[in-house]
Amino acid sequence: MRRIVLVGSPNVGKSVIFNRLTGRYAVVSNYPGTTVEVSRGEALFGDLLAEVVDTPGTYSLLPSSEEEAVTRRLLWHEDVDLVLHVVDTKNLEHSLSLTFALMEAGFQLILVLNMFDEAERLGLTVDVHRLEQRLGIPCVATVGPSGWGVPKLKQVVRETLSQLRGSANLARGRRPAAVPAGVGGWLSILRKSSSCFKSLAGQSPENTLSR
Ligand SMILES: Nc1nc2c(ncn2[C@@H]2O[C@H](COP(=O)(O)OP(=O)(O)O)[C@@H](O)[C@H]2O)c(=O)[nH]1
Ligand SMILES: [Mg+2]
Repeated sequence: MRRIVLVGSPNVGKSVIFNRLTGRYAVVSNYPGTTVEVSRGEALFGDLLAEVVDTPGTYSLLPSSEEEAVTRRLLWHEDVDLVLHVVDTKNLEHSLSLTFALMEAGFQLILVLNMFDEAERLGLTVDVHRLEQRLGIPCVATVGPSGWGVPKLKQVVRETLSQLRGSANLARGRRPAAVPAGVGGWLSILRKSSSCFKSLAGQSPENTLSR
């Protein structure tokens, strides 16, 4: 069975998205040797059944807390087929450094632009299609509590899983061509991505939430 891991900063909506994907059938347990809780469940993506793992909040792949260390160990020591990087859309630009770190580590990645409603309320919106083109990975806008965007997320997960070849360990360590090496490359992408993030104060919710 494929394994999908939700990763992101604390309080961005990972657990709400996890519950939306897995329903009620989740098992919560302490990560071995720690007091940090990790939830695991199963979810159907089309006809594909996959394990979904909800991780403790992490800001970077360089752990500075027990929670971050657990997330890192989980990413490195389990066979991870796909990472869903869940971000608070309001803080998209700050979150992208973890996105790039995950890409450079070779993870197959989907960027989940959660809290799209709150960003919209602040007059911010994201050109999701343009961001996808800039980053070279699928990006899906969601609103966890209402489930808006979750069917689309499931569809994109299904498509990504069906395109995976070989084992997770083979997929890991393969550097996607879209990611420039080194910090300079990250910064140039960050600057370019900023143009994907624009203020649309005054636009109607229908306009700003449509892709
Ligand atoms: N407005 C809004 N609130 C959200 C959204 N997703 C999650 N929340 C809320 O944000 C808080 C943190 O969510 P949680 O899933 O626990 O975040 P986690 O720490 O990343 O697992 C909860 O109160 C959620 O109800 C969203 O898309 N929009
Ligand atoms: Mg959580």
